[in-house]
Amino acid sequence: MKNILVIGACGQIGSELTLQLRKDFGIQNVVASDLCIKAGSALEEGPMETLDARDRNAIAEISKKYNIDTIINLAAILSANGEKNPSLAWDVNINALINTFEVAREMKMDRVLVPSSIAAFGPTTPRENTPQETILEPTTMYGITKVAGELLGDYYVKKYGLDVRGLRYPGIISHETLPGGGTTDYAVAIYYDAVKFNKYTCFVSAETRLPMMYMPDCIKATIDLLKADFDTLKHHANFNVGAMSFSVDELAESIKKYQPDFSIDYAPDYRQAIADSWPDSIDDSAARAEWDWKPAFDLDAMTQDMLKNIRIKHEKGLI
Ligand code: NAD
Ligand code: AKB
Repeated sequence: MKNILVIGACGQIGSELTLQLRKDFGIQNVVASDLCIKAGSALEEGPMETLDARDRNAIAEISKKYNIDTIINLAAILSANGEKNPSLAWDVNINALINTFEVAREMKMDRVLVPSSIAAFGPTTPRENTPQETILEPTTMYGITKVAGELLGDYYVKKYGLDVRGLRYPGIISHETLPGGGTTDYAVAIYYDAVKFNKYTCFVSAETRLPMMYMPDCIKATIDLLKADFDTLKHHANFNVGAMSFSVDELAESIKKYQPDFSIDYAPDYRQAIADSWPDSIDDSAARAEWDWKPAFDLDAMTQDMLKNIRIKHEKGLI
């Protein structure tokens, strides 16, 4: 693992993960790539390439140019946007993924990491403490692509000996880059609107409870799994990872501890049905046993850090 290509590096997770990878592996050894590169991005400190990952030759060319031995593929169309354009979600989430696996296989790369999601679960999955091995019958196109992606990853491990790793992230909450059109986006938007307007209208109901994770834990989980010894892994492309679970009501109460006159109201839309199809909480004992996963942030610790950082952005006129 010397030279890493991050695909989808400009998104919510990639924009922070890439910078941390460069701290760990060296700035010149981590290539950031995305469909369109934003001028002035912090990622410009190191190598950057425009890449549409649906183009297999383009992945191969960049991989050869930088002698890539590890790919992290974060390119995706998330759940809410995926319901607006299911064929695009399939195209990006599956075709770009199999391109990545094929290039990695042909070039005999060390490993590929690709995230899955709690969206791989569906209404028939046990909701509480959802097990590692369970029913996978999602009802969104995004979830269908995540199940297929997990199965493809495990297939490449078994058939070709390619080292593929993946985690079922819960909703990821962060303050650097806005989320890219998912159902859990409310858990980020609430903090921005709390700082800007002292109130928020939520697109899912007060009782909606989902598994969530703060970005520092997401980065840690991803890099810990990336670095784990292959021989200790019994699972490959589908690790459950949990950190916290809360309802929107509990999230609002957490904000009120630090901003007492904050208020919230509710206007559920099509994303309510998506949220209702996902688990309440996750059993991540396989990740804890196989690569020592342990989250650091709980709801109130996250709330304090989110409010602090978003207030700084607001004071600087950035939001
Ligand atoms: P995001 O939407 O913020 O970023 C995805 C990036 O992929 C964007 O920068 C986009 O421009 C890029 N992209 C889209 N199509 C592309 C293509 N054809 N070629 C190259 N790049 C392309 O997503 P994210 O939240 O950073 O998610 C990263 C991964 O983590 C995805 O696999 C997602 O399913 C998974 N995940 C995210 C969350 C979350 O809450 N953020 C939760 C569970 C799983
Ligand atoms: C979404 O809401 O689509 C993502 C996810 C949980 O995969 N944040």
